[in-house]
Amino acid sequence: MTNGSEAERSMNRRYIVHIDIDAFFAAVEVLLNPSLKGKPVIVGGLAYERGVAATCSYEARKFGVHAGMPLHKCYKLCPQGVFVRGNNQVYQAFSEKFFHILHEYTPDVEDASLDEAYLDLTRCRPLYRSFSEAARQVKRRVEKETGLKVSVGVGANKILAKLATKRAKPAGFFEIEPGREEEFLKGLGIEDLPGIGPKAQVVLRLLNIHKIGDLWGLPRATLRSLFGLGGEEIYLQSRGIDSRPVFMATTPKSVSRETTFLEDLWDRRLLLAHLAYLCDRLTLGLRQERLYAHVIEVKARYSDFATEVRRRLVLMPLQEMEKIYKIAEELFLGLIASSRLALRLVGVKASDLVRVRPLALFEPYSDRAERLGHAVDRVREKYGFGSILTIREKMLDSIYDFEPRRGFVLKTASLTK
Ligand code: DCP
Ligand code: CA
Repeated sequence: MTNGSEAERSMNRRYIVHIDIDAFFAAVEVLLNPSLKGKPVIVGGLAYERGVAATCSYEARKFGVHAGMPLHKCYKLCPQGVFVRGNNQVYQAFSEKFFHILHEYTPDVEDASLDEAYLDLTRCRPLYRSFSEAARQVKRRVEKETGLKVSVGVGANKILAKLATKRAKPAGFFEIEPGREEEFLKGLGIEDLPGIGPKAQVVLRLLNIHKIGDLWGLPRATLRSLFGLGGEEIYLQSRGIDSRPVFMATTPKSVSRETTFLEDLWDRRLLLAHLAYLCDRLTLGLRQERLYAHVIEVKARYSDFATEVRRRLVLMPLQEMEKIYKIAEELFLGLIASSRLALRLVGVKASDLVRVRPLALFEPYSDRAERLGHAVDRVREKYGFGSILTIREKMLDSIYDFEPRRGFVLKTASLTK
């Protein structure tokens, strides 16, 4: 390799930092209740309750307990464990603080989850004497200001940085130095690659492939014929090739859904059925984007094209279908009460969006409705959007074509997306 291309390569090199909070929910519980320090803590519910562990402290992991394990099984493995139900809003507040700190180091921050982020420091080179020092400083700052331990991995792209974090856990810092990628990857187990699921693992182990280095001997075409497109992914990942950018989730101003009717509509029940369906689609969008709305607005357009909107501000931002529909219904009924015209369009909009719901100071907090929303999404992912609809929404049956995968095919095409 010539010096020129080496220099070029280092010019194009990105400096990606992956950072992940250790045993996030459990660590927060320990902060809230220091007497839990050093104990096996299991978050997700009490030992006799139904449900699964959301996570557990490293002390509990020694007993074989892990996230997703049914609570009764956790109890069997670790009867001395301290079981706590947990509080999502507190975790979200910690998450917000976490991201706030990260944004001080670079605008290029991607939130991979509540407690996990990628930072691309490349653009901010002039700000730092040394990237490595900056990355270590991020770790120290987060730990000092949140009281939580984090693991940090550094590499030339997202997959390398993430694998480095895995190596760094718990509470460590691991940097894959330029040119040492091969050496780093070679010895990792195939189970470490996100592109290799349990099924692919079985197939590869039958072929006596256990380490990432073993994968390098397999031709690209073989991987493709074994795993299809997934094989292509495995080929690239195993070589540490990943050109995905660090993607900033900017908070949109609003999310809205509206539809024009096939014919102008009078019937209140049918109007409300449309409104309910639109709220359902809207809240799906909010959940996907992990957004909560402070303002709910409904819109009505009459047969003479006059358009009116009404909105309400809520102090506790909302994401749940039931709550948003209830407000939308009230606003809508108030809006059309004084009109004698038929309607040609109805719409609902959520705005003043936030990513994190603040702590509930004055009302007891329950995330039941929120969890219900996510459960509905899981069923719909499997069986289609139309697999779960309220009775109110089902009234649209008499008007629109119904596709189990997409739901009702409304007139405004963009709505059925
Ligand atoms: N979480 C959850 N349900 C899951 C997985 C995770 O509710 N099935 C929550 C609890 C975790 C948090 O998300 O604390 C972060 O998930 P991680 O996978 O990063 O796990 P932890 O932070 O708990 O542990 P680790 O130190 O392995 O990152
Ligand atoms: Ca974590």
